[in-house]
Amino acid sequence: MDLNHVIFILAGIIVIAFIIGIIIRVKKRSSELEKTLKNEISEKEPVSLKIKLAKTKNSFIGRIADLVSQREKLDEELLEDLEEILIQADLGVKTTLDIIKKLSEKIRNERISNSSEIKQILENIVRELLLKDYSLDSDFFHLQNKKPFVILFAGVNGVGKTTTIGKLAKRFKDKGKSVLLIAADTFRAAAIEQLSIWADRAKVSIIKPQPGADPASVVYDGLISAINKKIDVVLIDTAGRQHTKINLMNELSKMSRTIKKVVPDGPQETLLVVDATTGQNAISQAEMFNEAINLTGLVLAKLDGTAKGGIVIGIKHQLNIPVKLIGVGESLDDLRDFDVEEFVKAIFE
Ligand SMILES: Nc1nc2c(ncn2[C@@H]2O[C@H](COP(=O)(O)OP(=O)(O)O)[C@@H](O)[C@H]2O)c(=O)[nH]1
Ligand SMILES: [Mg+2]
Repeated sequence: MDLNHVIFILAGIIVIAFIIGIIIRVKKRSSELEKTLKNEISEKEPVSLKIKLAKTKNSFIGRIADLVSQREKLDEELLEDLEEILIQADLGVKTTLDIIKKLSEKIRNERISNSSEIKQILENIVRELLLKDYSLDSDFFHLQNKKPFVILFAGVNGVGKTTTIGKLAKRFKDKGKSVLLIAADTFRAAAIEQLSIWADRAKVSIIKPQPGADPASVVYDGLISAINKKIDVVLIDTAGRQHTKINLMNELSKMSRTIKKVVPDGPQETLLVVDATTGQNAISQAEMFNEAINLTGLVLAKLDGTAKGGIVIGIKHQLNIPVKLIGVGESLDDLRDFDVEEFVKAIFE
């Protein structure tokens, strides 16, 4: 082997090493890029509940913080002002009085004299109240292996039923479930169309009846079709109705009975959607709907735009019906499980 050969082989080795070096660097760069991309995607988390509930926080805990900062002494007068804030934050009179009573007992027993401690005591009382008989486990997402799992939605006009159904359909769909929407709000053609738009957005199927069709028959036919197609979840939209109109409430009971004819243990969930911005009226709505169709839970919609979020506490304390879902906006992803700890933190921290 002469010198030229050796130089040639050495040059070859250097070139190959150089190329390998470049390949390794390119790979490293692309995996770094992938990592940053992944981070960016995971940073695009949903807006925190704290931001969504900012108005409630300001009008409720914000005012309490102001009160406490102005007056150090914890006396009767301060408790009266606190009572007024709680009532104005839509906790309702009964709930407010019960909370103030607990608070006074605690203050007396532990000889608390400085107003700065009020916020923490109140937070504990509210948390305890909300946690009573509560489990975060949003059970209907497990579907208990029932097929179809039927959820009937009811509520007065404009509270957010159709929107909630659209959002919930998307959540089930994302969990790999087949979903069928039944437009049993046959009163207005526009209502059927509105649900159909949500079905498109959530990419789920829908039964669209003729406007004016009998809602109970629509439900019946829809469920038969769901069984034939082996659908996992059926969400039934109904026309808005005032809880005081007896004939409309009877129509709703009839729909509920019709469901049982096709799906004997259905509807597995009967959810009342209430508009958080209506405040205390939500409680009488829930009471009367519950008499007609035995509610299994509440959906509290429009919690985002309101300062009346304290209604969550009032509803929980006065009714024995769990708040299962909360609506915090108008888009597809704005429906959340009602998580007590998250709610308390969003309001108090
Ligand atoms: N900000 C906000 N608006 C909502 C929410 N849910 C529903 N809406 C709005 O409330 C209005 C009535 O909703 P819709 O679903 O048609 O009510 P329905 O008559 O009960 O079916 C619509 O403009 C919705 O966009 C929510 O959680 N937050
Ligand atoms: Mg509707």
